Amino acid sequence: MIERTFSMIKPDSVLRGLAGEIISRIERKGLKIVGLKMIAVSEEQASRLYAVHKEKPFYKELVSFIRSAPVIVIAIEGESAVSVMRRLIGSTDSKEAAPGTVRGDFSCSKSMNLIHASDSVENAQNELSIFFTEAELMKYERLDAKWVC
Ligand code: 3AN
Repeated sequence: MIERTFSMIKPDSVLRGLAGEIISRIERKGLKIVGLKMIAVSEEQASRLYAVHKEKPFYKELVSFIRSAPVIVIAIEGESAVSVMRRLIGSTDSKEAAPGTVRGDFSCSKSMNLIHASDSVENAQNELSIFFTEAELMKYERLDAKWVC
């Protein structure tokens, strides 16, 4: 089924110059980027994105990290886009993330783990609405669509 998901290239990726590499992996996989922008995350956006972690001991650190430098937010569409993106980014703890995944290839950290991607269709919808208006999501077809999925 064609799904929409949300991803965020976090400050560590931007500061390390890894954004292009990561975006390229998303494109090469055959997923369609339908929205993309560099932003400074507001306090309100951070608290909505990380609402489920509010009681966790690492919450404050999480919010200050995500607001410490620009991020790139991405809206992605494709066949099973939610699970495909989760596999492409790898496990939360980058030390455990499989080689070949973004986290497995470029990080060893649990908190500075380069990229976020929604873990369900429902969360994807909610997270997309925090960072994009419907008008910002583009409609087009990739020319290679029928060859990659
Ligand atoms: P994921 O990003 O893989 O969906 P979540 O949603 O469990 O992982 O966690 C959100 C973010 O919180 C993670 N990307 C990571 O940066 C941070 N995080 C999760 N668990 C920890 C932890 N035990 N210590 C520090 N940061 C954590």
